Amino acid sequence: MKIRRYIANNESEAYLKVKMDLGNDAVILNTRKVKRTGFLRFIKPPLVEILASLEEEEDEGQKIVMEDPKVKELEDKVKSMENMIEKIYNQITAEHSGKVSNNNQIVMPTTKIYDVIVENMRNNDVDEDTITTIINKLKEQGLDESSNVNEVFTMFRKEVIRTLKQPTSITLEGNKKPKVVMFLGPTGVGKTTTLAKIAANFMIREHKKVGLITADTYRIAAVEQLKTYSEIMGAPVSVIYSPNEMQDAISKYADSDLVLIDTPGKSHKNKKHFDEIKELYNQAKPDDVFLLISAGTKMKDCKEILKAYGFMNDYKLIFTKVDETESLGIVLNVMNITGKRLSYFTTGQSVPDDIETINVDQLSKKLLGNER
Ligand SMILES: Nc1nc2c(ncn2[C@@H]2O[C@H](COP(=O)(O)OP(=O)(O)OP(=O)(O)O)[C@@H](O)[C@H]2O)c(=O)[nH]1
Ligand SMILES: [Mg+2]
Repeated sequence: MKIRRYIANNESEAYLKVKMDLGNDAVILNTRKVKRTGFLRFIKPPLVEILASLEEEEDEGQKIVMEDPKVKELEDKVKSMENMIEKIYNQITAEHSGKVSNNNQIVMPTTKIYDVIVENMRNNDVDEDTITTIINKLKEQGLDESSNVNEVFTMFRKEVIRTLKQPTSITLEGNKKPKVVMFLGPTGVGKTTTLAKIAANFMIREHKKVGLITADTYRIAAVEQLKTYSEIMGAPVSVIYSPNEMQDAISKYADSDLVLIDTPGKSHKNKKHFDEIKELYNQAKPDDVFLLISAGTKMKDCKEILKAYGFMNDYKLIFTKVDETESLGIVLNVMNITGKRLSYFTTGQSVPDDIETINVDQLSKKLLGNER
């Protein structure tokens, strides 16, 4: 892992420097303004400093070593420029305890980088419980004062990835046919839209036979919504009016590869209505259940939702409306609470495109970084 500092006159120039040097995969760890020194500090706005990191390719053997004199000359120039920047940096951050060592690794007291990372997590809405859990785990692993920035960041990164676990998506391997998959979650979270996205992907991209069932007969528009999708895709849809019709509806799709069951959005705060959801689940006995949570949900409400759906032994998580939020701390918080498996993010209203399998590698960078 490379960690570098970039200083520029303004933010866009600093970002450009990061991208030019580390490429698009760079993680922005921290952005801050730093005062200029000397007379310039009176007439010019402060400089912008970005701390960015990039994971290096593990396979050193692949690197091509060129002993071209021109390359050597260029390298020397870059090196001397780096040294100069380093000196300027040290000058303008005299009050700062950070130092840059010869090989461009930043040596700072652990507490400093540790504070930066924790602050980034807070800004990304990772809650205090989750931060505490992660820090306790890191302490067990020997996080200490003498570790350098790279080590600390890597430790955080690994622990976040461990907490997020390896996501899983719907697979149609094995002999069981059809695979029965159910979608549950609060009102308006995106159950019907997400089901349509998944159905379309299996039909169009994998040429699978998909059957749809909806138990949502409460809202007048609900059945129409799913029927519209089913007509466009050419997938049959069955409407059931009571939980005890569920098994019959499933058995009609015996020759399908996949059966997707949509459920009505019912408030978990209304016991009578919510009991119906439980009954639908008990009757369906699905192979896979997805609990959908909108990425913009307040953590307090989210905890109530998780409690209410705790009646299910096992479920996978889909976070919807990821496009509508800036911070994804909720994902890590929910994983810290439930330890279930992640599956998809939905990222917009377009069927079937706006859905993706969660990439924990990218997500962990986002959660620890400071991107805007
Ligand atoms: N921005 C955004 N909007 C979404 C996303 N997924 C769904 N929506 C929108 O959210 C609204 C509700 O979506 P539905 O699929 O009807 O939600 P639902 O959970 O089935 O709703 P109920 O059946 O009433 O509980 C619609 O306007 C969708 O287009 C998403 O990933 N991003
Ligand atoms: Mg719906």
